[in-house]
Amino acid sequence: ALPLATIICSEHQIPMLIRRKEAKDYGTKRLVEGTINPGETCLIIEDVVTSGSSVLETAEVLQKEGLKVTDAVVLLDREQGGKARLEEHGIRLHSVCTLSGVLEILQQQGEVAVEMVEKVKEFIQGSVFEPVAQNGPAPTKRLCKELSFGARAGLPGLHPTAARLLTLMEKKQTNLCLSADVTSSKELLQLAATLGPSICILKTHVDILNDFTQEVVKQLRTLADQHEFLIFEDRKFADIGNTVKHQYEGGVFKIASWSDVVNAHVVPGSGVVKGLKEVGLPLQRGCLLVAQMSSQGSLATGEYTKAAVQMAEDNSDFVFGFISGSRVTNKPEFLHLTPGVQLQTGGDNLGQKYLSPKEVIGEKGSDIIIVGRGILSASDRLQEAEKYRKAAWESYMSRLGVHAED
Ligand code: 5BU
Repeated sequence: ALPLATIICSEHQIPMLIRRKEAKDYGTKRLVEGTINPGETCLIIEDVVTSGSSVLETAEVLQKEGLKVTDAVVLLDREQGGKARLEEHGIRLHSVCTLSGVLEILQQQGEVAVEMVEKVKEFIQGSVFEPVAQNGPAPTKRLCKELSFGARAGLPGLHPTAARLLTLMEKKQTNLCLSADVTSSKELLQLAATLGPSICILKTHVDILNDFTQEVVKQLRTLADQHEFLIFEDRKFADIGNTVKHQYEGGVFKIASWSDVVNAHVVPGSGVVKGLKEVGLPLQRGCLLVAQMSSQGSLATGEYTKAAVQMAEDNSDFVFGFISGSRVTNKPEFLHLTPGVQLQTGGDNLGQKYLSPKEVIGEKGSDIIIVGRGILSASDRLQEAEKYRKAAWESYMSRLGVHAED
């Protein structure tokens, strides 16, 4: 949008403002750059409008500065509810083209097949954003139709790790992550080999292994590729950027070299993500932020949780989701993984609290259940894992409006 706005302003000799996504750490720290004359009207120029959120956020920032916003011009309207949403807020949307118009022309010119046109139309219709009712859930928008994992895998610009995960979840019909909290490598590899087909992620705490070697993670990687699950080292990085960079890349564990996913606490501020990103991004790794915890008395609530969501949005090239007890954002690009899950609800004697798969997926709106002792303490771990997989998958299916008997 920036080159478009620049050319328009230069051609017509009108002043321009630029809205930053994030205030700079240095210099003026302003969200809007340029000369603001309160009372004046400002036209918003965007490249693409989907739900209208981005334009609305910009309008809010400008209005706070005393400017009027009545119109927005966009190159492409994806027709996913943006126009209506903006109208509700008193902003007229003018689009140069619409996605259906572009599709029609491409089809007429023989550039895309009819089937593809139908597929795109279907996708667009299935993912129209609707404004939330006044007293609705906290997030600013919700999907009126819940997207399947498969549909979310195809979202444009999705993080590659999220795309891989959502695709394998749909294929294997599993939203179960095994928390493989065992202390011997042999047991870890046995679990991976036996339960691999039932899970979408195997979560490790490699620092509790008595006999860690690089050979173990090499074998784990082979099993992960063979059974198509991701490896998630639950390292919960929580230091300054420079330190976590070393902890992630080097040391005894060399986590970045074998773990598809890691997680981080947001308590240090965005430096922790920036440090991890320097190592993880070139390797196409993904990161989850701890937005809430399952333990009794956790301090990760309210504003802290909101800050985690903001940090994820600001770093969505690396962060693709959250560890949380419930859905913390309605943006379908982000995945929610929830620990503290057992079929027998309650807790342990060290502060862990358990909810059932149905509560977590069906009621709290999370995507993936993380289960450790619920499976590990069973005499038949595979049978137990299957119970959890089915419970979580069925809850997901009913969320989509598909019932077992259909
Ligand atoms: P459990 O055996 O299902 O209680 O194991 C839960 C796992 O999830 C365990 O590895 C924890 O370290 C991890 N966990 C958690 O329980 N709660 C949290 O809030 C976070 C991680 Br973050």
